[in-house]
Amino acid sequence: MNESDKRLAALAAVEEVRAGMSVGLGTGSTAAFAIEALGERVRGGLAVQAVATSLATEAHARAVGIALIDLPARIDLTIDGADEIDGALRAIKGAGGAMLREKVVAAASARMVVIADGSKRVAAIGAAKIPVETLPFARNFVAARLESLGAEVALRANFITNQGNSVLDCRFAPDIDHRRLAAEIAAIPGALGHGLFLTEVSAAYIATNGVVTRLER
Ligand code: ABF
Repeated sequence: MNESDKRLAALAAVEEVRAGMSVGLGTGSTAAFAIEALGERVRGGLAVQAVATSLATEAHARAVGIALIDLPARIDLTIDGADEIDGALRAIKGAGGAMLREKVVAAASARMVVIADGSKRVAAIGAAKIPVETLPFARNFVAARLESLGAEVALRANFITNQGNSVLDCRFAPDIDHRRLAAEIAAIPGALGHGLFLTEVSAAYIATNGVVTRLER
């Protein structure tokens, strides 16, 4: 991971923000650079309204002067990080544990842009663990269902989400059919959200050794 590349990717994405936009703010260390950069533009007079994908992001946005609103039906542009992203703009997210809100915000967004340093760019997603936010009451049941789908499941220790839920980190075979898997996970009662983002991402800015590449769907 490279902090200056994360920053460069974030700056490139924040360039897309225009006055009057509603902006989804992601979670994690790369998204934090975008929040900083957007805060600077807001303090310079840019008027935007933002939606935060986590309590940490909410606090950060407030601290840098970005106005926050409740989730509207539609967001113009969302900027968020990822754990893995491939050339087809399929991503795995959720190492930070915010994937449920991130997915809602991504789904509401007309445009969802992933920002990342080059370490996140993969030929095909699938090596990273896929996190599943789970109703605590249903934890054992959901874990068993995930195992029956082929996962090695680990309860994320000492962690609860902003919604008060558990996270089950799942290791699947990298060559599993992710489209089918996403539908199967979504169908488990008690599984509230997962980190597979197969269709939501519109574009990505990926910075490697100081050079930013934009991928567009
Ligand atoms: C969020 O933060 C998550 O979906 C992803 O898991 C993580 C990436 O964090 P970082 O930018 O710190 O690597 O975007």
